[in-house]
Amino acid sequence: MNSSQDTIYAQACENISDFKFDERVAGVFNDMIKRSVPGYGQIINTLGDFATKCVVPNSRVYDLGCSLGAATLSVRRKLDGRNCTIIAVDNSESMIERCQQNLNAYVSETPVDLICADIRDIKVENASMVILNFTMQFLAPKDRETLLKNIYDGLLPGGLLVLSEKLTFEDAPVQSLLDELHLDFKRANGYSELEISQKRSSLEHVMKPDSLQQHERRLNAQGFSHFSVWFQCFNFASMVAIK
Ligand code: GEK
Repeated sequence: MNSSQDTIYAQACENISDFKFDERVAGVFNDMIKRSVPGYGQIINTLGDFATKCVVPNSRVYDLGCSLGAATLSVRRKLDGRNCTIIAVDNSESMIERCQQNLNAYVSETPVDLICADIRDIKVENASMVILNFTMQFLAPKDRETLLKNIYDGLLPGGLLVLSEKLTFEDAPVQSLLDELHLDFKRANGYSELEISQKRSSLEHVMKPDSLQQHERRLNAQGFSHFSVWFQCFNFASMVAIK
C-alpha cells in the first residue's frame, strides 16, 4: 500500500484544530499509522490468521473503521473458497475512495461491500468475525456499549471480535512509563517534538482511550464470556472476545 510521508504537523500552527480523517490524513495514513502505533503491522498480519481459524463458510466479516483497507486485505487473502462477504465501513469519504483503489489492486473471489457510513448505523448480521482495529477509541464513550451490543447480537455462536485500542492505565507510574516508551517509538520513527505535541493536541478531544479493565467489563456486560489480550506493545493492545 503506497503512502506519502506524514508531515502534517511538521510546521508550527497557531491554532491546532481537532483531528479529522480528511483527504490530507487519508493521503499519508499508511505512513502515519505505522510510525505512530507500535505493533500495527503485526496486528494487521495476524488478523488474517484469526480469519483462517474463525471465519466459517457462508458468513460475513465486518471491518468497522476500515480506513485504507489494510485489515480487510489481510483477511480477504485467507477467505477464498468459503463463500464469505466482507463488509468494510468507514465514515471518511477520502478513506473509502482510497480503500476502493487498494482493494481493486488485488484479485479475490471474496466480495467486499465497501460502505461510507457511520459504524453506529450498521446492523451486524451473520458475522463470524468483527474487526474494530483502533476505531472504537474515536467513538463517544457513551456510544461504545451500544456498538458492542450490536456486534454481539450479530455474531454467530463462537464468533470472534478483535478489538485493538490505545490503552490508559489505572496505575500512574505504569501510565507514565508506557507513555514515555511510546513517545520514544515515535521519536525513533522520525517524528519531531513539535509534530508529537501538535498531534497530541489535535487528538485531545477526539480520541478517548479506555483501560483494559474498562474494556473487559464492557465486553462482559454485553454477553461476551471469553476474553483475552492477544497482543500488547506499550500502551497499545489488541484483544479478542468470543461469543
Ligand atoms: C486499520 N482499522 O488500518 N464511523 C465510521 N468510521 C469511523 C467512525 C465512525 N463513527 N469514527 C472513526 N471512524 C484501520 C485503522 S483508524 C485508527 C482505523 C487511527 C474511522 C475513521 O475515519 C478512520 O478511518 C478509522 O475509523 C480510525 O486497521 O487512525 O488510529
